[in-house]
Amino acid sequence: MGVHEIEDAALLFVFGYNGADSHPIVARRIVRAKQKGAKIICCDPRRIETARIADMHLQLKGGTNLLLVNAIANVILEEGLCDYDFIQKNTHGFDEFVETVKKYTPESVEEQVQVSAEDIRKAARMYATSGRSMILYGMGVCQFGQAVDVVKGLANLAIMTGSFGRPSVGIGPVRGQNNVQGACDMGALPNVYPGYQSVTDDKVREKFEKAWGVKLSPTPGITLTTVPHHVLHEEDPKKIHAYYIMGEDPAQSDPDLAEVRESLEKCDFVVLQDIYMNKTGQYADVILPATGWCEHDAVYSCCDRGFQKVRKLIEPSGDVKTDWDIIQSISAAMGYPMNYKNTIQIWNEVIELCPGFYGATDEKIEKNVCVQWPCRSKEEHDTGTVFLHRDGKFAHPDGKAKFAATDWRPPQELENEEYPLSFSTVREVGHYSVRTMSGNCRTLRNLEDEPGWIQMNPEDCQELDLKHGELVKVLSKRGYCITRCLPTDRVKKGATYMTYQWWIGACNELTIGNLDPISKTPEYKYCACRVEKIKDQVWAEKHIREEYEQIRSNMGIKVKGAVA
Ligand SMILES: Nc1nc2c(c(=O)[nH]1)N[C@H]1C(S)=C(S)[C@@H](COP(=O)(O)OP(=O)(O)OC[C@H]3O[C@@H](n4cnc5c(=O)[nH]c(N)nc54)[C@H](O)[C@@H]3O)O[C@H]1N2
Ligand SMILES: Nc1nc2c(c(=O)[nH]1)N[C@H]1C(S)=C(S)[C@@H](COP(=O)(O)OP(=O)(O)OC[C@H]3O[C@@H](n4cnc5c(=O)[nH]c(N)nc54)[C@H](O)[C@@H]3O)O[C@H]1N2
Ligand SMILES: [Mo]
Repeated sequence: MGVHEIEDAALLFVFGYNGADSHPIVARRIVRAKQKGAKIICCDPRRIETARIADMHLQLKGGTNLLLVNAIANVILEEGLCDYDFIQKNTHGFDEFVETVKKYTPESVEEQVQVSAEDIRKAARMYATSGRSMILYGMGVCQFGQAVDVVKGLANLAIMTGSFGRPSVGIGPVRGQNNVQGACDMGALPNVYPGYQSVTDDKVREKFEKAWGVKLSPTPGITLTTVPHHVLHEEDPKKIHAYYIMGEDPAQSDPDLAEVRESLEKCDFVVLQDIYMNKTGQYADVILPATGWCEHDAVYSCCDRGFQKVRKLIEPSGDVKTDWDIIQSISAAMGYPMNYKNTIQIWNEVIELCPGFYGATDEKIEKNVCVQWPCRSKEEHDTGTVFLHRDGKFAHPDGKAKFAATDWRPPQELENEEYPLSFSTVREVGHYSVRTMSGNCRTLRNLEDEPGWIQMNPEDCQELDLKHGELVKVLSKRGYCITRCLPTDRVKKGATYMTYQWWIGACNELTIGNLDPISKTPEYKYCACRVEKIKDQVWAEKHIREEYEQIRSNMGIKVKGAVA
């Protein structure tokens, strides 16, 4: 599918995705779909903007995704709303799937999910009968210890209703960053080379060995989020001694920052390649300054598998190099010279080695603006693939879709006596991830600056005697931070939310390193916290100002900050 198809869906099932803050351009498409008559079901524990324009808001209790998804499947089955013809021709695993989801009646989950059985039934009927239902999901699905199972659960809904292979249906992961899809496409994953070719496949490995004139390891590497483990455990056979970090700020964006700091301190050698100083830079032995997006040519992939070109607009100034040139220089210094002259040479090598990208030539991307992979032929007529599963054909060897139902698991750390509130972390519209980029922009900084906010239900604020804007201490078992209180009825009683840009209000001091067993994504969306009133507000205001200046001076930033 393409992102533009959102506008023409008959029903959008927006699940754990807050486009209005995260992707305003995509959110415009959701608004246009509504204007064109689409029904919207928003499934989010907060009353986000999409909930305000939705026909139904399923305001579930955080951490209960799979209970709800399985219950929706249960209703579709029970009420005979499946596309049996599609199921018979194009799928397998239906019987096991039925076996698992039949336990999840709406009545059996309504209390835990905090959505009435009646609403679950209504949503299931709307989804299954619209004719063109599209699922959009985001981090409210992925950032849990049980994440991949929920993605499969949502895919089950699309499979059982035959919602694949034509316009404005299917399941859309509205991928986070502009090029997160591209990073995966180019093999920035521990188990595959570019083009999703497995490192354990002998034939594939031999192909890359021959092309590059090297010997390659047949063992998959490790994921970013397990780095602390491999640094800190002495006996680890995969112990890490050196850490080369490129375009990432683990000291701000990874969970359980105390552990991340310990691992960065203990790691023998840390290299940071970035366009700004960031928090991780303070632990780096070497810093390699790179160019930003408008200072170099590149190819990005959009979340709909479309390759797009990014062109250099301005000459870089100062002692910087492009990312690819830095890699090339280091490689040469390590005894393996690379001799690329420009990004087109690199791109030509990529497509030569990746059958799924083979036809996506530079000329074709230039001419068509965007080419969606797979694009297997260099012939002009092959302009890529809009529908990945056209005519009911799926990627499994037998060409069929596979049902995969799993039982629900609760998040690892639930509310308890000492930490009575649930703690979740999300995005806000004006700042970006680790705020190196948006925090260095004066206009954005003037709109919103340190130490950020904690969103709380007004009743909880009242119980704790907290007022709007007051500085509070937020604590979990792992750490604490100071931020401002934001009473809002967008969040339910007992739940709290912070955004993860802030250096002082650093919510990752609190988050938990519980990883999904398959994706290794951390449970950023759930742990337990306590909020404490700070009696001496004058001290607290002074404290955060001093801390802010300290962090900025550690990063070599000279402009004065503006604590909001
Ligand atoms: N302005 C801005 N834009 C950004 C970013 C940024 O930092 N700033 N970051 C970019 C990146 S890296 C990414 S990955 C994307 C992410 O964009 P989104 O996927 O929208 O991410 P979040 O806002 O983290 O979470 C989405 C929603 O999940 C909900 N949620 C929490 N718990 C649950 C739950 O148990 N179930 C359900 N169904 N929902 C739940 C939250 O309330 C939230 O509204 O945004 C990108 N865009
Ligand atoms: N609590 C909590 N934590 C989270 C999340 C959450 O929802 N809650 N979301 C997680 C998610 S989905 C993501 S994607 C991560 C994002 O976290 P990170 O990837 O750590 O953060 P970014 O701000 O995207 O950028 C990382 C660094 O890349 C640099 N950079 C930008 N452009 C370039 C370039 O062209 N070249 C180089 N070399 N560097 C560049 C920036 O200056 C920045 O220092 O955070 C994760 N952390
Ligand atoms: Mo992301």
